[in-house]
Amino acid sequence: MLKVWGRVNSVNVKKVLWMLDEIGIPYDRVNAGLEHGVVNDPPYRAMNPNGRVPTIEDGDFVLWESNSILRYLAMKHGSALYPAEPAARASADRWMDWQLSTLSPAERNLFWGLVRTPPEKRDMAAVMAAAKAAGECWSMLDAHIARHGGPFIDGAAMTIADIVLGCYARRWFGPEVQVEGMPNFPALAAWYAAVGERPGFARWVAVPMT
Ligand SMILES: N[C@@H](CCC(=O)N[C@@H](CS)C(=O)NCC(=O)O)C(=O)O
Repeated sequence: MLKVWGRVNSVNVKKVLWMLDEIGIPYDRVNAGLEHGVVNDPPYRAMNPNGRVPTIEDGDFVLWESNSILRYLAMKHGSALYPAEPAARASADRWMDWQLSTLSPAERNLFWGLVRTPPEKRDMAAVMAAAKAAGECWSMLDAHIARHGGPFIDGAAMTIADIVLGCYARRWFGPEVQVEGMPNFPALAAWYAAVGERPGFARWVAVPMT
């Protein structure tokens, strides 16, 4: 049976768990990362030299990098969430690459600074800078969704990019991370409401952030 390594409060593990709900296959999950340890144990490092979560084992095949895992699961199980048509597929890939290269580095200190740092230790200048940088990123997706008409990132059909960005949007819209001056993004908010209706989002992403 498919095995998923990773703690449920990791944004990158949440992507995989939501995806598995979408395709509906059985799997086992093993807690790993932060307080669970495991990621520095030699057997885990042999699977994933980065010492990060998630990692999956599908028979003899081991895979890490959450966005690659979503692509793999969609291809293996014939999910329409990774479109076959080249332009549609490339657009989904583009937003997933953008999450890794641009969004994540920009928004990291907003989430870590407020959710994973006690109030007395917070660097609020870094939090505010991250809120500004994250807002600049989310404004790009807001404009893209407004242009394409929603309800999903590229229009009528949901893709794995909606799962990836939906997990990160929880770190923008969540009550845990609100600071003064965060802009409103109407198209992004409507999209967030649409992805919020997916059972996999409700189960793995909507829960309180820790
Ligand atoms: N680009 C990687 C990032 C993986 C990553 O940084 N995972 C974090 C959790 S979101 C992690 O492993 N943190 C250390 C830990 O949990 O011990 C992916 O998308 O899978």
